[in-house]
Amino acid sequence: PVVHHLKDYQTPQFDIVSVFLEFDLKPENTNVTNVMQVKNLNHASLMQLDGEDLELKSILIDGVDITQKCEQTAETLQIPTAGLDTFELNITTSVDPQGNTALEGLYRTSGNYCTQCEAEGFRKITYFLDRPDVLTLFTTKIIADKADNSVLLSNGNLIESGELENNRHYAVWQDPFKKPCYLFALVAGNLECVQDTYRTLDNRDIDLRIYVEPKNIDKCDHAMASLIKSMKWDEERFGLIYDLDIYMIVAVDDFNMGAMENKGLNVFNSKFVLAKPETATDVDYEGIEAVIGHEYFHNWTGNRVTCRDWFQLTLKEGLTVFRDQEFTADMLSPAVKRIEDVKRLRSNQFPEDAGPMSHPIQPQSYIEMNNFYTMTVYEKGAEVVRLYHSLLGEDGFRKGMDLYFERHDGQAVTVEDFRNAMADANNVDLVQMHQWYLQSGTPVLSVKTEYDSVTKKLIVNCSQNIPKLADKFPPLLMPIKIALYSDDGNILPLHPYEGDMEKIVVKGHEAILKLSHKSESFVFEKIEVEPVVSLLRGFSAPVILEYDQSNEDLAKLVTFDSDSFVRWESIQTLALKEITRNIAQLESGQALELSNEFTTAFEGVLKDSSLDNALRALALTLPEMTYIGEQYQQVNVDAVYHVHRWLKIQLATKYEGLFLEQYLQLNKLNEEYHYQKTDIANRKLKNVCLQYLMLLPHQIKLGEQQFNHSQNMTDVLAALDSLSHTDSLEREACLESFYRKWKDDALVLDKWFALQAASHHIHSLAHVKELVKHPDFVYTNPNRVRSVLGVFGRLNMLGFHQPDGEGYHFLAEQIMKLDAINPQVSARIVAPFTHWQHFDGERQTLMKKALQSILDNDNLSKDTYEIVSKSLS
Ligand code: B3K
Ligand code: ZN
Repeated sequence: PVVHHLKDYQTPQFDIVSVFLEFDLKPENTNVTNVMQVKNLNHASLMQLDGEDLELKSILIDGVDITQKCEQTAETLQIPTAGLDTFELNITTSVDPQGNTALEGLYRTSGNYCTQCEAEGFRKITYFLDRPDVLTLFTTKIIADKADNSVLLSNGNLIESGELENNRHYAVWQDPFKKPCYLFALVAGNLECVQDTYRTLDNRDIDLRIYVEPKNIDKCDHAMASLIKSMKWDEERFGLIYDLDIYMIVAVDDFNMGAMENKGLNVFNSKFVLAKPETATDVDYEGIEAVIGHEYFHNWTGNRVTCRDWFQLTLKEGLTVFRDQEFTADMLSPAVKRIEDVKRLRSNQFPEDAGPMSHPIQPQSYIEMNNFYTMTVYEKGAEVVRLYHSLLGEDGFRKGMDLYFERHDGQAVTVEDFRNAMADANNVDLVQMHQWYLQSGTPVLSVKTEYDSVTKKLIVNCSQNIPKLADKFPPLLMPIKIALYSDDGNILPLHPYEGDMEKIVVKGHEAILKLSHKSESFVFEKIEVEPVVSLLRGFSAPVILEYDQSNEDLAKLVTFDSDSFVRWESIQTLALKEITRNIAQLESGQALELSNEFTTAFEGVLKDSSLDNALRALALTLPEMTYIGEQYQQVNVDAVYHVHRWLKIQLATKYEGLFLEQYLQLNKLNEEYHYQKTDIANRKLKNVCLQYLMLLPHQIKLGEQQFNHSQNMTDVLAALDSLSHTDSLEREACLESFYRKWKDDALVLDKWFALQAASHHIHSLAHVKELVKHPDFVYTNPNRVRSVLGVFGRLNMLGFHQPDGEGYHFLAEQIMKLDAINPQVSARIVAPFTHWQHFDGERQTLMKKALQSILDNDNLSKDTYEIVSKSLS
């Protein structure tokens, strides 16, 4: 397979000024006529277009048939252009939407037509310069049978429509904004829409539409409300106003990822649109709000200003994730959102960055671009954008954004352009920030503090390192937020030592230490007593912090730190210490024991009704098993699982009374479902209590009751989830009744599959093997595949890592089956295997064997090939 390198980037030789596309839609044989007005910028004698899986019909230049003079390969078309400066290129091809199970290009879903072009899928629709730095004006004519396609949609504005012979009709759409072809979209089918309008800051009325299958029309309200909130938020926070007169969202059931920001016509996985209280959980509601926001925010960060090449992906994705994080924070709770994001980063991005697929947020090469839509490019990318925000402050960051749009609207640019806008708008030098784009691996920040009771000084010694590089890397610029407390919880005023004024920025009672060297000290003066240090507040840099803080200090921070992140982090650290200490006990054959230090802190949170319930729920939840595993070079799966479970049971037993009291009190509230901050928090805490209680066999009935009596999916699913881990009659009965009730609702049924795929039940692997034979399991639907195979590999520690390798063998076989149908999804499902080096001896061998069996497959897609081969090399 071909490897693409950033260093090989060359500017395009041709400009496609405008394109007229005509689609004659038929399920198995859609004709696409593509008429381009081309400018030959450098008098090139050959124009090479991208195209895959296309049946070529004809090629005309300025009306003359030149088909015979062109050369076609599997992935290109070469057209002689010597002596031509501007010309009209007319290419007709045909494609097979019905046979397209890879869901890239033009395909069918539930009998409707839709497209997915990013990253390089437009070339599966027609021959084109399929690269983001070729910006073109698009006009699209769609012709289709009326009976099956009442709705015909594309980007921009509808400029014409009408009837044709043979019960066919057509529509013509024109997009007034130049765009790269990855933002092209077409949708046709029998869809219905809900409609609303939004009045912009500059007083234009925007027509908002959400198109869904008729049976789902009652599940669009939350998505529409989310869209309106997003539009308003972007105007208020960034001064960014929507630019077309219409904004359309289409929900489809078969989609490779969450959603796609096509100009004026977003296509969404129905999972991120459809919701009503009976079918969707709080997590689903929050996901919908975030993804609707994310795609909407792309209209400026991604569409109006786009990427020069795919190595710049984080330019639009890191920035847009940062924006959607801020949006969710403003809509719900900033503290809760920050903690949830850090959890996600640590559980998913840190392992990715420690494994064989580790890459910088600006990758330097790829085989299949779709493999680089990663946690690193997205979530670590967002953390890097957040660094600018921390360094420059909200106002400075906004100035940088304003300048970025002023300079680059309508352009395809690079991460350097973004950094320069941030720097120039604030008159600061940010060159060192570039290292964050080049460096892979999670940096380790080691901190030692020294207090001198004579001079009343506190010295904060910081050093940074990237273990795999030993010392051979240029230092990163890190803003480290810090505050100091007295023993009884008073926050202390900060007086930086005069020589450190440049690198310590004080704001109120908080300071930012600007670490820019490998090792550096920061000194504070006039500290009367030895302080309790609150470090890396708000998780101000995406690093692994090594700071040996006493259990007493951690316990104090749990009770009084005003920074919710540090407060949560402190109890997590205590829990982690408790777990790792007991894992060591277990491994050396000693008895496990609960320490008072941890239980006192835990009990404190459980009893502290002054604390926000969502934060209490987070604090009472133990670190995830994957995060515990991250603490080890080689993880002992059985020990992690055993100790994790043991600790939960200990806590459940010790605090049964308190959990029950809290549970019953919260269970009396929320009769009717509202997606509202305090209600969400109450449900969250209630269900954390339920989880603990359900570990006690005599409390299983509690879950069954909640399952039978709740009206909203959040509570129903929480109960069923707890039940799914038990070996009980109640488990079977509830799973069965859930299936009967929801078998016709695909998104709800996904939850039923996912619960069982993640279950810690002793026969879990056998259950999962049955699940893929279930009549409702289909390999062609990505959501269903992810619910079973994705969840199994990621979350089913016991089943997947079964000591005899049976879990590995099963998943490997499934991946090979899937790869022939949908390579993009298969390349994602294979990810858990790539961490083989992280497991103990025999498991390593078995995992490698499974990977090798996948690699030995002759027809392996380049998607799966890239991941598997990199993880074996
Ligand atoms: N930009 C799309 C992702 C495209 C993935 C291509 N495999 C959705 C998003 O990030 O908003
Ligand atoms: Zn995005």
